[in-house]
Amino acid sequence: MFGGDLMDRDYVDEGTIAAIATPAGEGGIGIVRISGREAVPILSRVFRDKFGRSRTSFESHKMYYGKVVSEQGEMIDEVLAVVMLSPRSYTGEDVSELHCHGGRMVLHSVLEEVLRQGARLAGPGEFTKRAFVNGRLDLAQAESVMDVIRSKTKQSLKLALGGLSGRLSARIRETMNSLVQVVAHIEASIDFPEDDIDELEAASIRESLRSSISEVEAMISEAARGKIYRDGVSVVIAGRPNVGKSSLFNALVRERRAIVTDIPGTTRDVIEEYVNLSGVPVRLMDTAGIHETEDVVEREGVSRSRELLGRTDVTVYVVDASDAATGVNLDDDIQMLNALPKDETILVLNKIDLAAGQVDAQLYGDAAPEVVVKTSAATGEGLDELEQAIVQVVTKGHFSAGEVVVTNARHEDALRRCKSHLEDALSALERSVPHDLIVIDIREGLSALGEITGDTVDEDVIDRIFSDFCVGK
Ligand SMILES: Nc1nc2c(ncn2[C@@H]2O[C@H](COP(=O)(O)OP(=O)(O)OP(=O)(O)O)[C@@H](O)[C@H]2O)c(=O)[nH]1
Ligand SMILES: [Mg+2]
Repeated sequence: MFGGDLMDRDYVDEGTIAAIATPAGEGGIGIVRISGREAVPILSRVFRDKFGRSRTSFESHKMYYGKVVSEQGEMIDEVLAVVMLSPRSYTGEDVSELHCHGGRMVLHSVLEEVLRQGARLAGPGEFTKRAFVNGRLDLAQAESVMDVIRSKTKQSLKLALGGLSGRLSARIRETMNSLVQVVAHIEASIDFPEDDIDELEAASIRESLRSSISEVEAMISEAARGKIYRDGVSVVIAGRPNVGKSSLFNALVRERRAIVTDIPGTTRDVIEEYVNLSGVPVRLMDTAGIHETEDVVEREGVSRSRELLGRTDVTVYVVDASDAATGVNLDDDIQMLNALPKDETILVLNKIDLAAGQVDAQLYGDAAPEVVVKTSAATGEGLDELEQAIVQVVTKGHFSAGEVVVTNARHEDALRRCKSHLEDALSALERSVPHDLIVIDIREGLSALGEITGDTVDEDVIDRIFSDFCVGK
């Protein structure tokens, strides 16, 4: 049998698409995926079973062993084929997959044959777009698919999976439902304008509007936290030469990545590594020590360090505690610290093993940020505290991702617009503006929320969202 009963379906046929679904490079297996009306007929044209016979029917969700052949009958690869009939597939359409050997040439040859047999190459995210168009996923869920793929830590994966399973959508829908009820309530009174909404009713309408506004506000404030776990943060380690920046960098990345010597001016370039600090994906940067120098190469390094200062989410400003104890370079460090945003800076008193506990943040007076950590890269003292301090500063004290829903910039913008429409409605309600005008504001708010789930969104927005996906997803 070829697919379900196509006639029964409300079907916008944009052709049958195909792509390599696995990443470029070599691997154990590689998958060519086909979706659309012709997914099964195309498979049956390129596939032969172990006896060399072609087959026209495939049981859904069952693996078939065989090979892919060219039109001339030449073998292209040994494969496993599987068919997932509509609607029980990722896209909701008939899908077939060829599990091939995971080599570049093999996969391209198989794909080429599939395209020759009538499929066209899928655009970025086109499979997921079809899942959205066919109602398998709403827009917010579809967007989470890429968040899942791009997750860099367990925490970010957990949040992305929450989005995929519809946690954000569920909260949005709940808010939409209560707004719809408010509209119904108000409209009922418009139908009978002679009996104005009584005060009791007006109060209950205001109350539900207020609670919708605070729910939208909660989602906006969670957006910032969700973003930290999804996109990660950038952290720069800066300070004067030889204070131990590279030693701390190596300790945080748990690798001897940067060169450490007792010669001031060792680090010249910006060195980057990605690390996972308590679930937060961090792009950590080690920089050249900042000071006046005649050395041309070092001067270039110093100017790169300065460019980064204050530009990253967090600056870890390192000083040599044994110098600080005797007042060496203290004025310079105070000047540097004063130029940095206090709530995004951590002061690290390193080489504490050499300072015998005589130093603390008070030396820096008002220039000291709130978060100060004493460390010794030599003994390991304070390194865990430094890691926790970075996480604390980026998450503003919220240590775990908890129950936040992950939103992206598009969602955040829609939530903000929704909030402002609802606030307009609320203030109009308080000023006894005609009810039909209030309803217009609430409807605008509803439509902003609908953009998140995809209920009310323009075609070009949808195209833009999916163009950010990888091909084959
Ligand atoms: N005793 C002690 N020595 C340290 C500590 N941290 C770093 N050092 C030593 O200090 C010297 C300089 O360390 P680096 O990590 O290269 O310092 P840096 O700030 O990256 O230096 P530049 O790249 O030149 O700016 C090395 O000899 C380290 O072994 C510490 O906590 N205690
Ligand atoms: Mg260094």
